[in-house]
Amino acid sequence: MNITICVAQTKAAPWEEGFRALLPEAHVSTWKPGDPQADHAIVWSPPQAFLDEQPGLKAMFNIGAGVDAIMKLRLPPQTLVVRLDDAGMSVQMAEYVCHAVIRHFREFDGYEADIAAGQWSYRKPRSRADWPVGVMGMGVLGERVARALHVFEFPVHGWSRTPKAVEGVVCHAGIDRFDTFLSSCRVLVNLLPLTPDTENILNRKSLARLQAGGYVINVARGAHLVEDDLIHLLDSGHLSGATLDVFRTEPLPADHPFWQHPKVTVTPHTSARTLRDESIAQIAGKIVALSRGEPIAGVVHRDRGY
Ligand code: NDP
Ligand code: OXD
Repeated sequence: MNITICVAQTKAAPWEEGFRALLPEAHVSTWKPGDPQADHAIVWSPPQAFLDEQPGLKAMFNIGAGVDAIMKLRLPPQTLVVRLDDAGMSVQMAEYVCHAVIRHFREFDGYEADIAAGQWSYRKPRSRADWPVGVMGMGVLGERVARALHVFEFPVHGWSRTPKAVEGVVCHAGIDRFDTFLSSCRVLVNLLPLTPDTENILNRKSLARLQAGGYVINVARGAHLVEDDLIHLLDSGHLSGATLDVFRTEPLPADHPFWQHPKVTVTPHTSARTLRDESIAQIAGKIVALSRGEPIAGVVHRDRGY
C-alpha cells in the first residue's frame, strides 16, 4: 500500500514517521511532482497539481476538520474525502469558547484594567439569563461546545441544517429558523463549515438580529464573516465585542483594523489545533478499516460540501 503526504504549512517528516510506525507494511513518502500513483493521501491544502497527478486515490485524509480548501479543487470522482473527526479538537474548542464567553460575561478585561490602574473596584453581577449563547453548527465541535456552555448554566441555543436533540440546548434547524435562533441569542459562536451556503453568513443583517450588546465568537472560517459589517456594528454600539480566531487573510495583515480595535480580541487560528499523534492514530485506523471493506466515519458528502 502506498501512502503519500502533501501537507502545506506543516512539516511532513513527523507525519511520515508516525504513519510508518503504525502501518509498517505501507510505503509512506512525502509527495513530489512526478511520483507514482498512491492508494491513500494525507493532505492539508494540497495544490491542484497534486490531485491532477493522483487521479487513482482511494481516499484523501484531511488533517483538519474543515475541508473547504479541498472542496474548491477539481477532485478525482471516486476518491473519498475524509475529515478529522474530533481527534482531540472538540475539547480544545470547548475550552476556547467557554473562556471567551466567560471572560466577556464576567468582565475580566475590565477588572484587568482596574487592577493595572491600582483600583479595587466591583462591577454589578450579571445574570446568565441575560446572556443566552447561540452555537451555529451543531456537529462534532459545535455540540461539544454547546454542552460545555450548558455546564456553566448559560441558556444555550444551537442551529444546524438538520434537527438535533441535545440535553440542555434549545435546538433550531434550517434556514426558516435562522432569524428566530439569532434573535434568541446575545452571544453568537460560529462553528459552521465553510460552504457556498454559509459564506458571508455573519453579515450586517444577521448580526443586527442578535440581542443588543451582542458578542461574536468566530472560530470556524474567516470567509463566514463580512469584516466591515462587524466593525460597523461594533462601532455603532449594537455589538459589545468579538473574539476572532479566523480571518479572510491569514496571517492577519499588519495594517488590518482588527489588530487595534478596542472591542476585538484576535488569536492566530489556534482555537483547536490538529494533534498529530491523535490524528495519525485516527487516520491509520480508517486506512485499516477501508482495506477490510469496513465503513468509516468522517467521509465528506460532496454535494453538501462538508
Ligand atoms: P461538522 O461537519 O461535524 O459540523 C458541521 C455542523 O454545521 C453540522 O451541525 C451541520 O448541520 C451544520 N451546518 C452545515 N451547513 C449548514 C447550513 N447551511 N445551515 C445550518 N447548519 C449547517 O464540523 P465540525 O464540527 O467538525 O467543524 C466545524 C468547522 O469548524 C470546520 O468546518 C472548520 O471550518 C472549523 N474548525 C476551526 C478550527 C480552528 O482552529 N479555528 C479547528 C477545527 C475546525 P447537520 O448536523 O445538520 O449536518
Ligand atoms: C481545521 C482547522 O479545520 O484547524 O481543523 O481549522
